[in-house]
Amino acid sequence: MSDETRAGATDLLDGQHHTKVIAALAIVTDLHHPGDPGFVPVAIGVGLSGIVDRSSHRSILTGPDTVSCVNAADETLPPFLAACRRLPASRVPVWFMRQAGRSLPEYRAVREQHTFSDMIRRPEVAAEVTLQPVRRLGVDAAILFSDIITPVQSIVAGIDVHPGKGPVIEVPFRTRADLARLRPIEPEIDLPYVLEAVRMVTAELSPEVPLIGFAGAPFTVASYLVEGGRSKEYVHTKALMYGEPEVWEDLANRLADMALATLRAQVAAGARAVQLFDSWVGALSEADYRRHVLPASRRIFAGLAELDVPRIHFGVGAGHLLGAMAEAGADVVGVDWRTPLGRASSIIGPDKAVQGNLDPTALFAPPEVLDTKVGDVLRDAKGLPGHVFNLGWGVMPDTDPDALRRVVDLVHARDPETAGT
Ligand code: 1CP
Repeated sequence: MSDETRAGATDLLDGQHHTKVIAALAIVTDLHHPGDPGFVPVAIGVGLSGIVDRSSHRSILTGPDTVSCVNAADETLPPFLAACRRLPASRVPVWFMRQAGRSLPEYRAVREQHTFSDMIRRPEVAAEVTLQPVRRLGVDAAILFSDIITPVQSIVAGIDVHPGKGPVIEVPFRTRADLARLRPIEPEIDLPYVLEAVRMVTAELSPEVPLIGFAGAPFTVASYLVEGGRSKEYVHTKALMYGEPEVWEDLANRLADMALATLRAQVAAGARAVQLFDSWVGALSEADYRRHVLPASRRIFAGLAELDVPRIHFGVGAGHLLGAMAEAGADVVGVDWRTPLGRASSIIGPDKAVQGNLDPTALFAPPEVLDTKVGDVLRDAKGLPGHVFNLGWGVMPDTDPDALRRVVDLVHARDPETAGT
């Protein structure tokens, strides 16, 4: 294939469009091309053909063609990225939310030497604890060690993260005047340590194990800012949302811009996927979510679209919001253990992959019960367009790391074609 054809093809269609075509036809054939190792021709259903750029994993449609079709794993993509893109993966990929944390003795050893915020501000420490679970557990993705409050903390005084309690905000955000404290963020200037940690981690990781960047979604970050810390009822947050919807909208948009800027910077520094955590959004009705949260979250995903990295969206106790959250525009929707993956996928639709959803407390059960529960998740996910195995929420601090390793090995031992049988 000539360079001109290649360049023309790149202009013709972007990777996202290509992914959609694949989703519609669900068939990809890798017809290895001996003369051009950098670009691998693929047949996509009947009537379309394309090439996969091995270096960037971008897929490019080149024009009409008629070819035979077989289902084959795309060996050029790490299993995690393939599953996110709903392409056949060589194995079911698995990682764990909060995999970098107190369940690992090596994390606790590092933590004894530093405060939590110091760990985040020292790139070599953040990079080390990001890599710890990859080494010990053999997971298919790393997640950056940081916190959802880190970007706000970098521009607002009086915010700290307390052990066990999480983020604490000395002077909560309750009025229009408080919004002035949230200026736009400039990640290279305000968060250089986060971006340096991303660069250090990606330099160490094997290409098979992508780094996931992340940010907190507007509702969840706002809940800390408005309440002053963690909350059960979100009384002040909802009071602002219902009582002063314009102030709320302004706050949500500022936080959306902050999340977007930090995620884009993390991708520029080397993150190959992003997750937007809206952990507490399940506290809202669907109507309130649609009116007061969806527009801001949608802005974030739209602003990431051109970057060609999988975008994951996750909330806890948000089964009633799955359809609405899917409309925010992610490629993968995280599901907690309360909703079976098959049902979640039918709500989310066939153009998105699912991530989840083993109950984190199953890791405290006897090994044979744990094995059964892992099998149940794989069975629920069987035949879905794309499945990234994860817990339904974060690893709990007292979890035995051997139980986590057991889950990784069990998931990897399953042939993706027969997983769940
Ligand atoms: O003392 C300690 O060692 C701190 C414990 C801890 C850790 C390990 C906190 C405080 N944050 C983290 C890391 C963290 N937080 C990561 C790192 C990567 C990984 O997942 O391995 C990530 C992605 C987060 C994101 C985060 N922070 C969320 C969203 C995800 C979720 O679990 O819902 C939320 C809600 C936070 C706030 C926060 N930070 C820390 C705590 C204990 C909390 C929750 C507090 C609360 O219940 O409100």
